[in-house]
Amino acid sequence: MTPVADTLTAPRAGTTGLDVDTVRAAFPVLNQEIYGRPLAYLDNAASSQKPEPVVEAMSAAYRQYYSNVHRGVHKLSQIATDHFEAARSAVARFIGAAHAEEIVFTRGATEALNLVAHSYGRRFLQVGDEVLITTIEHHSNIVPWQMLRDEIGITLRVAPVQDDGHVAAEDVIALMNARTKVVALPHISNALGTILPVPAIAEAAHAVGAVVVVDGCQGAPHTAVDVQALGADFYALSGHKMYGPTGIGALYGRWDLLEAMPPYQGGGEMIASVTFEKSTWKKPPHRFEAGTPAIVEAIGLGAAVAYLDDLDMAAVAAHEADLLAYATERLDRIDGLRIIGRAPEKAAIVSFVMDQAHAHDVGTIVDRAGVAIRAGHHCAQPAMERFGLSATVRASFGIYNTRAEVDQLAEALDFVKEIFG
Ligand code: C6P
Repeated sequence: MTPVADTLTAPRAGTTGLDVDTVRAAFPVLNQEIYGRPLAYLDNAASSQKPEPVVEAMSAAYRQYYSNVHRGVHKLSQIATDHFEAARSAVARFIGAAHAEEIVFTRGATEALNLVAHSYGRRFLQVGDEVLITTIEHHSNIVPWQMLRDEIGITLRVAPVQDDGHVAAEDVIALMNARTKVVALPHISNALGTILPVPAIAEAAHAVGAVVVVDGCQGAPHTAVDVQALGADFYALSGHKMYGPTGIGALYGRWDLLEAMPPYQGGGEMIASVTFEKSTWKKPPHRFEAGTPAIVEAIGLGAAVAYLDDLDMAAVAAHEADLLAYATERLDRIDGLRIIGRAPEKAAIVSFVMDQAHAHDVGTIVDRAGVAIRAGHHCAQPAMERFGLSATVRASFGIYNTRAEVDQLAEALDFVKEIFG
């Protein structure tokens, strides 16, 4: 068996470009026809496909050493624990955390954001304190704060988004004051693709004494992340959007903050001791990982970040920037199609609407041409409302997508136009 530390935590040399043919070969699922047309999978913001190394790592875990972690005195449990903790180290290194202990495994970004709101929020916020978010949050970075508001009486403030979809740092900073205790924002908007100016916002937030919670669900799969350079005190991510399995994600939390936070779920493995009178907690991250964790999924996430590391995130970002530029230019040529969100700093997510055709009809028709996209509000209803819409069509790109697939989408949209006039 390959030594765990070598496979997941050793530094990896970057490459200069992305060899998309090689990448595609690692994703057998892409090699199929849908309704007699080659599959063009452009729904990566919802969930991405899984490469062979991830499937193999998970399969190896089940075939060779599966066991519960942190509990067993037996050899298999020790091996499983080593792999599980190596995955934590790999995630830490991937996003620039100072220590592996700053990574809490969660079910996904949603659970990570709820953990911050319910643990940090309940312990450190009180009536009259303010949580500042933006108009283009995913519901996962709105609803937990609303629940906290309704429970303890904090105020939720919302920073605007400009007509072109960009969020100006000065607009967010203008809403900060001495009562601002949390500034929560997406790294990259799932609805519009906007990349937010996190470092400038974080610096101002820290100056008023607030902590910065970054929803990195769409950041981690598409751009090199350095939580310390971003100024993120918390950073949430989901494995399934970054070519890893479902059911696993992570919360990065600055060590001093995690250490001061109470657990938000109780159960096995998060305690130091239990009597009927009183229980005491382990240190982070275990304090926040009650019960048997998603062991094999965490190992799969470790393999996914090792895979992305091998590709080199700079090469990933450059490849996706090319796809964004090409898709924007190609879709702009279609009469009656309007792109929503043209922020100067933007990831490869293209949201659009078409005259006459409802987003769901567009999605259904392009599916018949083998193109998988998402149509709807993308769990960002306030963002949709800001642009006077109830839904958009969204094409979201990843490491294995090609310009030919953009053409396939554009041709399918030409057909939509023919149908709807
Ligand atoms: N966005 C999309 O189609 P979970 O479900 O916990 O893995 O991720 C939630 C989440 C949080 N923040 C952002 C910015 C996201 O994009 C998502 C998931 C999917 O856009 C499903 S709604």
